[in-house]
Amino acid sequence: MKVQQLLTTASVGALMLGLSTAALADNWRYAHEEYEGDVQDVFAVAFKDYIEANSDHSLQIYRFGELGESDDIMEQTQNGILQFVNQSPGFTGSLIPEAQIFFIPYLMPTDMGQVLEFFDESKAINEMFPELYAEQGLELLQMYPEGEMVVTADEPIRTPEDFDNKKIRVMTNPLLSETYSAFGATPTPLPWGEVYGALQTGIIDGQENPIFWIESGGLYEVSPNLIFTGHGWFTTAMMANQDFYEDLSEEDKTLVQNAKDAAYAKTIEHIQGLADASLEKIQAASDKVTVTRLTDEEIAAFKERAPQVEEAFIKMTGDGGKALLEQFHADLEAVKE
Ligand code: 6CS
Repeated sequence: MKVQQLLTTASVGALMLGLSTAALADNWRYAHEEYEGDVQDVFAVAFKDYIEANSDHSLQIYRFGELGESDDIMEQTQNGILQFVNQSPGFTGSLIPEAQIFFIPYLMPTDMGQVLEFFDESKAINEMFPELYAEQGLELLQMYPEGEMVVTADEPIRTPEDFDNKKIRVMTNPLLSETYSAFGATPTPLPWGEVYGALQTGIIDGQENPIFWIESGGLYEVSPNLIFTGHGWFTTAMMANQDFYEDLSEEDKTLVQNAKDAAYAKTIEHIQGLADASLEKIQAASDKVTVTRLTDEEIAAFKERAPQVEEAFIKMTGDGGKALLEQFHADLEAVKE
């Protein structure tokens, strides 16, 4: 009792003397949407390693399912139960409609070098998005690509007509549903936890995801026809609760910024060659898998349906979304040059 009282008096005394709160070691909580060793986990582990190597703080990582679905971990972050979260625009789109921009098909180039340069240089990504996240009480720390989107289905798909009557699972944002409607399919929004079972039981006929996830989640076992459509990238975002972030000392803010830079660098290194390696693993594990790479001519039939999705995006997001889209186009042009 006496020791406790002494400690309390000492801590209050330290605070009253204005000693830096950075001297106190905190345990921070960070949740993401994936499994051990997946791309978001590589980011989280590198972030944790940096924090713990460069401060007295510790960081607890929660992976998919430990605290619920993607929407649950976002809610826990907004409520301050978690300090950090990684949530993909595929889900954030229902909270921040502008985040759905990543689901306008054929907006992003297919070349990884150009995509990475875009994430580094883009004013839309690095200046406009942080303001939109801040409106929801979130400090956006890093947006990053995980891999090119690949469709899997119960049959190979080459044309919009092949999508007729196919129920394709999409993440839960309305614009992605628009994209698959435009492609000729029947979009079916589902949270991640229901996807494998829905494919297995035939509730849905297909879905889209980067190859590493198709491999790590075993999706090829229940949806073995892989179709490379070239229509987009799986993008994700790592952020902090804004009140928590703003209350950090300058020293801790710098620590967090340096940690996310280190994590980003590690993650970008990790995704180089990941798609090819994952495809090899899939093909070694299953002889039912087929791989369809659409020709430029076949892609054109899907691409010509993109403008209607752009229009839907502007309708959903108004002038703010229009300005973001214009900036996106300008940033992408700069990268292509
Ligand atoms: O499809 C999904 O819902 C999941 N896909 C990836 C690549 N990461 C997490 C997300 O929940």
